[in-house]
Amino acid sequence: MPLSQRTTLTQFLIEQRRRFPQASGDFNALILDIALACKAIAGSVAYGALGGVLGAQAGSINVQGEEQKKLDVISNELFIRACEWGGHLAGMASEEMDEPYAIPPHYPRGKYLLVFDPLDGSSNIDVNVSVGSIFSVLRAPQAVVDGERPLQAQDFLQPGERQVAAGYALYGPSTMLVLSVGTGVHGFTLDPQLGEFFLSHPDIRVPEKTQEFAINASNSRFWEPPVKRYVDECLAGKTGPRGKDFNMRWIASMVAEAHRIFMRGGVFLYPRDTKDPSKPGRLRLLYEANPIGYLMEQAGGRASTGREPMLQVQPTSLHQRIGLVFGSREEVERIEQYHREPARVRDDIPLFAERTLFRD
Ligand code: FBP
Repeated sequence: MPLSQRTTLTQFLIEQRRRFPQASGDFNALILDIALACKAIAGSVAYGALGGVLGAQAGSINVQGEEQKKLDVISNELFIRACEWGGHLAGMASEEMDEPYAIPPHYPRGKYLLVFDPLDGSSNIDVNVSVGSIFSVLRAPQAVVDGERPLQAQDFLQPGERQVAAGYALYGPSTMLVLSVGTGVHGFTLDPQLGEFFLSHPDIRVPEKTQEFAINASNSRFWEPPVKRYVDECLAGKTGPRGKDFNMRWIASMVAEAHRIFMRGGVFLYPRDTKDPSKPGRLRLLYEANPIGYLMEQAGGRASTGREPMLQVQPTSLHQRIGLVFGSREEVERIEQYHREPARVRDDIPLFAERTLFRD
């Protein structure tokens, strides 16, 4: 498509903003800062084992006694540096930082909070598989904006339905930014020569029906009965209760998985399980489940804990983990229904079936 017919991310944001004449422009400027961080991370990731201009090659370093991937740490830094100075934020919280990051006093304080996972699925870096960044924008409490009290972790503990925007960047064969500012979900592809995101996937909708599911099946012995039942029924295929064959996918990179589901439907489960009683799920509510949940709902899909809509969960801590199910609406609703129904005896399913797990 010729350049003259393309819409840049900046143009898209300005056109969206015209619908709100009272808007200050802070929000658009914040999204552009985030996009800059994502472009810088895309650049670092693209150098792979060679290490980029930032020296950000794969591998691990020890930060305060904890093993962290080098690129995780550098990506975190890129988010902070790109977004702290503009006067749009009162603070940030990242999966890579134990405590929230307050905007340093020499920068103006703004009205938003930024929550992010700078490099999700980073174990895939070593094997050159797609990874991504995930972000979520919340409003900061007025007392913090006005400087009446310091920022605290509590300020970030807002249910997902209070997000004002969310998105992710996918560092795959092409780099994409997928974004919602509350008016549907729109995808932008990075032109690597111009260094500019262009609108390539307007108004993404998650197909309601699907024949594809994604779950780490090596955890099946730890699943709860409703999840076991759902997967068993998918595996039973045409001859089972679903009456159709399913495909299974597992990239172990949630952004890549979510992107596939936005493009062609499907369902993703990282459910609550019994593997580690101290962890009610693997993924994080604030950095992963809420932003992806917001995008899913904006695109006509659904996100849930299995028991309740994800966006209604009241967070209790910054790094809280949670069971996560998202994707095509009909499938997620079915999984929710299985959680509500009393478990049943099923002996017509070939794999994972354990009669003792199912009671009438
Ligand atoms: P990180 O937050 O440590 O990157 O982990 C998240 C994640 O990589 C997801 O992207 C992915 O869906 C999941 O973990 C993979 O888990 P598993 O190792 O069980 O396959």
